[in-house]
Amino acid sequence: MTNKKVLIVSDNQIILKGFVEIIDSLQNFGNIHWEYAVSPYSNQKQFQETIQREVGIFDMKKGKDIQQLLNYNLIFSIHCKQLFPKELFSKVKCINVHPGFNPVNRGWYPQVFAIIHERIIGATIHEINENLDDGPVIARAEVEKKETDTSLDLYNRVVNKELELIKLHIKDILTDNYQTFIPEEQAFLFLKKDFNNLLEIDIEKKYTGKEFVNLLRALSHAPYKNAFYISPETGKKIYMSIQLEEEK
Ligand code: 0FX
Repeated sequence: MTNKKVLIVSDNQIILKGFVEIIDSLQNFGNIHWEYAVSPYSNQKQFQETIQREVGIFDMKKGKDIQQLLNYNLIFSIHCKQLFPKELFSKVKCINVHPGFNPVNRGWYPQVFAIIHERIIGATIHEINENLDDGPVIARAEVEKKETDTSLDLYNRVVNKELELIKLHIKDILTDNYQTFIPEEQAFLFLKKDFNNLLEIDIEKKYTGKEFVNLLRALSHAPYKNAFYISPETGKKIYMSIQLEEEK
């Protein structure tokens, strides 16, 4: 039976909470010692309160932290915002849960770019390699993308799919009883700076109606204030978002 020391590193309280509920539902499957950690810039205390467990901090840039991480048998990145160094993933099995359908939506805020570029979207569990959201795939699934979706609507659907996939595959991952595959679709990768470049709307620019609606949908994600233009009158930012509703 499994006898492992497993670490979950996350910078996202919602998905971490969902993951912990899945772990609890396993009812001591195998003999697994679970530990939890966040990145140095996440609020450790808040995470502890949310999951009601001890939460450590690991800095993937510190050699001493990497040495400690080598003591685990398996590490999950559940929306961990740090890049895992080769020194770690070449020695310890590291698995990432990504809110995108690899390799079509690699990188930052996948649903935003899936809306703008009209691409499929979903969730992926994969082994970590040297590239961002790129390693061999353990499981992936698409989610429905509706024309009335804002970023928030689609994001919520993707996170639910991630948790669904974790639930389905966690036992096989813990027992190393799975096969991976290298997906063949064309890859697209977007970074935080690509998202930041979308935020300021040029009010002199010509868009088709569809382009503009898609851009606003992609940037509507309450409570965040994303899209804005600079008022020619006051020089201040005017924030905007969109709400769409299909007739009944
Ligand atoms: O944790 P996460 O959902 O995911 C992000 C990346 O998208 C993902 O590829 C990476 N693996 C993971 C480690 O980090 O990100 P978040 O909680 O910062 O944001 C969730 C959503 O909120 C995002 O998809 C879009 C929206 N958002 C977020 C911020 C900070 C905005 O619309 N505006 C913002 O300023």
